Amino acid sequence: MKIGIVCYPTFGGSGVVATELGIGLARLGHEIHFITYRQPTRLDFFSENLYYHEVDIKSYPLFEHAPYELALASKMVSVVKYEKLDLLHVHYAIPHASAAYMAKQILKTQGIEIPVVTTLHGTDITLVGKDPSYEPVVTFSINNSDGVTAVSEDLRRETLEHFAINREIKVIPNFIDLKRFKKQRKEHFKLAICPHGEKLLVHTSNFRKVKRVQDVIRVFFELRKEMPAKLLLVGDGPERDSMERLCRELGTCDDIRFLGKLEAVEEVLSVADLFLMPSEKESFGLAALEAMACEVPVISSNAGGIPELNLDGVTGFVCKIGDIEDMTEKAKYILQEKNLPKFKENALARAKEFDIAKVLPHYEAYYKETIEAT
Ligand code: GMT
Repeated sequence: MKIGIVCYPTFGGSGVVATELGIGLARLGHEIHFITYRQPTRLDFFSENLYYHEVDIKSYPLFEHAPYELALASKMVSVVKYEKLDLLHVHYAIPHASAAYMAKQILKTQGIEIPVVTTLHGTDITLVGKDPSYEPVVTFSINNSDGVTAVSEDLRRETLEHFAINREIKVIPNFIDLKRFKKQRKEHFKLAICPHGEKLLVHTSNFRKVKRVQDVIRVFFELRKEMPAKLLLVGDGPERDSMERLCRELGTCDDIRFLGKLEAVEEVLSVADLFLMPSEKESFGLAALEAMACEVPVISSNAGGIPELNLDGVTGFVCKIGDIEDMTEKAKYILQEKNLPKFKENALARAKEFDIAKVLPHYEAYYKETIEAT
């Protein structure tokens, strides 16, 4: 198949899933055309089946905000037409699904039918999408896509509950490339961070409010009263300043390191003992899956689709959002030498269920079904 993939080419989970999906499909022999405003972060190599089309956003003194959706729709029209695509797969409803709808209508006037599959990733529904300034467009775009997928049962349920949806939504979960995300031998790295055998906790995110990053620091603060430990924070974002202030207030700065937007996150995960994901909202929790693939158990909140991934008492623990005390108690339990190996083993076993090789065929089948029905 010839497939156009539209996504946010940034560090966010939706962009990562879209890029890895395209790369995986290209390996299977499909021709993949990425249509984005910047080269996706993980698309930094040559492959004969991968193409990249940059959206050209022209600015003009009259525009306070350049009309990105229109430039994107125009680019989709030209790529579909000249590359003879079979299907467009847009990731994140806003504004990709509505831009795809416009492209589809323009192409129809030229006698070209292009099926559109929209994948809902999370905040496009649970946060931004619900806002009255976007809701009508999101509802319309979902109802007028030829296929719609959500990354968890919970996200599907939430979409049906909050929007007037008159069509099926198929659940296809996030996935992981186990060849890249696996425990690597990085003992020297562990020794440099934890010279006295301290336990190592890790959190990765875009440090937005929904991630409740302050809870990560508070759990660490409580845990450190009981055992020597270090915390690595991977990522960056709007909450960074307030996190640093909290570290100073609690006197934990010496044991916490901010690593920034690290590309090779699997190297850090390889030496971690525990991953923390206390999010307020989380449709799936790709970062937790990446940790589990590197044999790291997870203490998470019960937000959104996380419990569909992190099995309570098996791969880690699922606690109520904001319950610092419970998270600390459960972290202490996992980190005991007699418990840790089993949790690590279970985390890896669970991650294997989301192996890219198992999930990709679901997308392929869904594309075929959508093309046949259009
Ligand atoms: O987590 C974020 O803030 C980034 C966000 C995105 O849209 O890029 O991630 C969402 O999509 C990921 C891939 O499907 C999911 O694994 C994340 O759970 C989801 N984030 C939220 O729902 C907050």
